[in-house]
Amino acid sequence: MAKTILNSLIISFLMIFTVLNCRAQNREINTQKLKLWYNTPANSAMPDVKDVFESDSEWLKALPVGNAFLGAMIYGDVNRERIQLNEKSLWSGSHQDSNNPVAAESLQKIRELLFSGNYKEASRLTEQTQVCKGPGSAGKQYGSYQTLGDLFFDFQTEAPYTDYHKELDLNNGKVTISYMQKGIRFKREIFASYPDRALVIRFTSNKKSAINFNVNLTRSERSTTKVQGNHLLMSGMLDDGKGGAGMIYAARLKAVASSGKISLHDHSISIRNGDEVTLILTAATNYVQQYPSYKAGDPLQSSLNQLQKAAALPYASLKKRHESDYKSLFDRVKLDLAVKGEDTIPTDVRLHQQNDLRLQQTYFQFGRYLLIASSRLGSLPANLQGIWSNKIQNPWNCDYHTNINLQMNYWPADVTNLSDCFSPLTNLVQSLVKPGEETARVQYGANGWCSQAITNVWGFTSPGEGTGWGMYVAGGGWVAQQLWDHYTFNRDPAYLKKIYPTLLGSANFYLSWLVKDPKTGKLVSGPSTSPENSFTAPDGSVGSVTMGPSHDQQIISGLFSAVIQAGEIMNDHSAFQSQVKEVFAQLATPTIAKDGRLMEWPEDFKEREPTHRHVSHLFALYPGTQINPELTPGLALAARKTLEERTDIGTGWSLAWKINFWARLEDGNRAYSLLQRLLRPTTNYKVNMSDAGGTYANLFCGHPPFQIDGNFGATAGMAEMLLQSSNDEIHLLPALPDAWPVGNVTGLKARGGFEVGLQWKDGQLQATTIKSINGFPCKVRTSAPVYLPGIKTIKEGRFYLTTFPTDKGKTYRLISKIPLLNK
Ligand code: FUC
Repeated sequence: MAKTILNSLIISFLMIFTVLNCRAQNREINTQKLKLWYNTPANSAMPDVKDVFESDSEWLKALPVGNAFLGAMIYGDVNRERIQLNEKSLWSGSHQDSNNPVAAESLQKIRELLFSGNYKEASRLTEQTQVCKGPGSAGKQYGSYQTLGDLFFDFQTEAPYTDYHKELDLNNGKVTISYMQKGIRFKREIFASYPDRALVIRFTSNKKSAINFNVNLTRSERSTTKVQGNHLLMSGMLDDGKGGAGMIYAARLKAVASSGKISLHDHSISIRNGDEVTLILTAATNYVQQYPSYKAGDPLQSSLNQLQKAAALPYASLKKRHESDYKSLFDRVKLDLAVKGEDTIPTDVRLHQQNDLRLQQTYFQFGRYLLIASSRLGSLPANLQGIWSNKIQNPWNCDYHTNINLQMNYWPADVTNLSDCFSPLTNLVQSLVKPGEETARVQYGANGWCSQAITNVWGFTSPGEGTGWGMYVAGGGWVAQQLWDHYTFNRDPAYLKKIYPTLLGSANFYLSWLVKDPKTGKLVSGPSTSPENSFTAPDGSVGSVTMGPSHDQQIISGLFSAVIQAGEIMNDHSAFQSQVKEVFAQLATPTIAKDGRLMEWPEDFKEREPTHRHVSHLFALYPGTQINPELTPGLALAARKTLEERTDIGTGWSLAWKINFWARLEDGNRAYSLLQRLLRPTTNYKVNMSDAGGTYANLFCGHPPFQIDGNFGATAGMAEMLLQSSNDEIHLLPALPDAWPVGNVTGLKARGGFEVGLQWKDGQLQATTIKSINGFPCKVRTSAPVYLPGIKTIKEGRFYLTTFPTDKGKTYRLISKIPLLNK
């Protein structure tokens, strides 16, 4: 009795202490300044380059801003500034008829050849019949995301400068540049406002009438710039790839100054003796995400409306409206890895340090910044480079690759509490349904809709022009189930209703597509590939096409499981649901090879590139949930063995995926060492497909070249090290590395509708706050017991499970018991 009272007293004391301690720590992380900063500018000189990638050396020192519609890269040069511009929908090309009607006729034959082991002939026939009609992504009609152009500034001086500082302020979503020149302090402030759809550039100085510059609005092709009324207008038409009228665009630039002289010339605006000068840039195209024309609206008019609205607001209001919008998203998550003191080391220098916790913390928040800047309600989704691209013809057309890359862009959206940034992915996937139904019908004689390895803004859903990478029917099933995953975080019934037909349509395709393997009697997908790996077949031929690659089977299984769960919530007892359940039970499942690895193909083939960057057959480990150390320990072990053999090398996104894999395997130190690898500085700008993943001076991820998926994947991976949620439970600190002994995170989201805060010390969980968004029951998994009044913690293997009912909107505080009290 006395012991119980004593225990209760100690626990109450601990609770009060922990709560107070948490609050104190939260106050501290609230005031932390998060920034990327530099004491040297990027060189803005327009490089006269033969090799387009050479110009990237300076571009990748520039700092990004964006509002998901407009993007800009700020070089920060003093006497000749350059701001490179993007408009998210600016694409060459047009919708193409690329479905190949000869494909369907040969399907049966190819399947027979594969089932009978004649890989050589099967590959030949697949190559001949299963690719898209026409040149696919290699042709002009597929198009490319393109740069909108540049603002080139000439500050009319060659005077030296001192005390230079360039900064991307993550707390407020803006870039600032300041320096001393001829005894005057000059300052520039740049942000892209979502509420006002404008890029805003502000120049100030601490001496009156000191601001002088000329600024050109220009583009390297297909543009004319002229004066229109009180501003500059740049407009043009892009190539549609078939000799007709392509996309139309317009960009407008207006200057506002409190004093001094503003004059407009053919391509430029000049400012003389100005104070507090503001430039406002708006831009639009006539793109609309609607099959088959994809054209609507008048970009001349919409860019003008935006300009007039934004220019009518004083600078202080523009800034306030931007900051409050930006902070409403960014401020939701705080991460503190116990970094103390001021940040005195420039980011590009810091990048060369090992184990730099401040860099890691900044990198995590930078990933969140990039998502807010490149994906908002009403915009297109983040593409291969988010929204920032400086070329007319970009690597991989800067499109949407759906065999990993687009999906990875959205991995951090929910877990880092940016669910609002997810809707562009939903809209893109739903816009693929109509063209994807055509592909299913024409290409395969199948029902439902499908999409493959790549897509663009023009609804490309056919296979690519090469089978090894381009024939990938799992693409649609993957993106469709990602919409379901988004639902599981938020459990919004209206959203489920909206996406349910999309899920059913994707499942319907696979119902027509799957065939029975005559040897096993199981249902398999094929002919298909395991992205983008190849093998030596038993007949000695080199191929990539098989029946039932493990990746496809896992994707289809994940999709069917989502469809069944969604059907239960939707109260759908249709014959279609019964059919999905029946087929689900007959799917071929992952197999373990003799050497203990998870098999990538249905037979234990030797892969041609054992360290291949794609690890697609571990989809079920992450982002899927079918492989799990607790529920399927054998498969988890096989996944571990697979990762060991694949090694820790890779492109940027491949390293980021591996952070997530190791986090799911509960190996925090291995996940951390991959993060370290990803954070290695790189100045490699050209395409490298194997092992050169790293980070550029502006913290953009290097595939190389720059590809943003690695930024997003690593941000998600860091969250995954701290919090996991799957199979109806939340795992707290599942993969905490030794390098993060003390820390505090608030605002992460867990599936089921919870917001979680964690505080840890000496590598041990101290306190947890769980806010229930929807009032569903909550189950947490921890490696030490936790205390919540009236609730029992149960020990299961290495872990403790605590299950409790929740009330909508209520926050629950769990404290970790000290072992003595648990006896
Ligand atoms: C996939 C990857 C490549 C690259 C490209 C954009 O095809 O295999 O590494 O990331 O997408």
